[in-house]
Amino acid sequence: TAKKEISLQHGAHRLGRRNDADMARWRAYGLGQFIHWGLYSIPGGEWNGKIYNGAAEWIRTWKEVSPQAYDSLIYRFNPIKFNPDSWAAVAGRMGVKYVTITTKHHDGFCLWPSKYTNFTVAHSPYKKDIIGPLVKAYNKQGIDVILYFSIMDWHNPDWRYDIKTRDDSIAFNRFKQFTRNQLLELLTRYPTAKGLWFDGTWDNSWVKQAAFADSLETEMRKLRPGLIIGSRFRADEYGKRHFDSNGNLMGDYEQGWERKIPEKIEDVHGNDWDCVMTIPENQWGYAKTWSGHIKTADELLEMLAKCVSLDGNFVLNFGPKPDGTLRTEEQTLAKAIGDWMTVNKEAIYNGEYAGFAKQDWGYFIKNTGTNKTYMVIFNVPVSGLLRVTTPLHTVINKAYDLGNLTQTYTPEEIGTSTYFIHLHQQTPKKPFVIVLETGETG
Ligand code: FHN
Repeated sequence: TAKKEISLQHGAHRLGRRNDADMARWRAYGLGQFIHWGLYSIPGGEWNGKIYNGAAEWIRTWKEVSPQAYDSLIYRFNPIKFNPDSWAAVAGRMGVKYVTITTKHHDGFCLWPSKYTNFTVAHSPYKKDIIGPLVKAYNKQGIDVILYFSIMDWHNPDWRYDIKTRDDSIAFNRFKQFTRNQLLELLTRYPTAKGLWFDGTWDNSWVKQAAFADSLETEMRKLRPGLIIGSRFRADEYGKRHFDSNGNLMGDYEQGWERKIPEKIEDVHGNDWDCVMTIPENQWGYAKTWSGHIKTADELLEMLAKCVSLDGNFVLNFGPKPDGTLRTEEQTLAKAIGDWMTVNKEAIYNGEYAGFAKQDWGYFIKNTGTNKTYMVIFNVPVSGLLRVTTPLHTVINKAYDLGNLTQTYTPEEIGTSTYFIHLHQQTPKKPFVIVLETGETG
């Protein structure tokens, strides 16, 4: 028996996935870039010669750091080597279809000249807007832009973690107006931005704002029809986040997949989602010293294929340096991913869950609306035989290498809907893709 739904004023306003062209475009992206850039890039995880163990963009909260000293970093923000065209070229070469950029992270520093605070680029030695030129440069490369915005704001004196007193409530009401002003300002200044990526929405103060956040969401959507907003923005009236008290997703896609990836299609409940991933374990802003395991291009490509095979997008984070350049490690990875994408992008863009039984060698990705399913192969079995079990009534008409179209395969049918593809190459140096052209039987 179905669980009885409770009536909610500020829960999900739509059931199931969005069905419009803007969302279809988002769904087809496959690969994205995340950029965390701000004042925290200047210390880069190091303060007075000591290394902070946490994420570099959180250094303001370290006991060794006084908030005043941190906020004074504004007087040192001067990325004279920032060239948005060269960032966009790196991203375009890597094959990303969208970028999510921190307009304002938790520290409150704004990369655009907001009218509503002095804590912005306009009051730094750099003086100029970062977001406008960046949006323009990326759009010129055909890359869509999503604006990251942290609700939590450590700099604003009206920010509260919770609302316990009348004074808190008065201050937080001012803060809510400030937040609304900034968001409407961003949407007005950067009309080509496709969506907002919210963060810092977990504290009680904000979780209690179901009615306010809901009406602000409506206002933003009205201002910018087609706008895409994930599930991190608002809570329902019972304080439930991401999924409302009836278990329905709030917002256009699930934003809970941070540094983790679902294992199976059931984990995503038919929703759109994106996974945001760091290259080291947990550093988003520039950290001078990367410690621990640093992901390789092949690992990241596997994550990309896995996400797309489960109906998600994969978004790789970059933390640019304070002078405005990209660190060498990131450039090298972007190049390696781009080299692979040049050959295999057809398997990633417009990809979706294929409905084939999962196999240990890698991932199946279906190209939406076509008869092509891609096998993205990471682990070649010693037998050189790749097992393929198709969905019922699906037959394989053709199989060939995406990187070498004349290299074809004749699948061996070993049982109902089950085949072996006999590989010709048994020790590939890189993940590779076999295209299956399929047909339907009665
Ligand atoms: O606290 C932030 C963190 O610094 C980073 O911005 C990530 C990106 O998804 N979001 C928050 C943690 O969930």
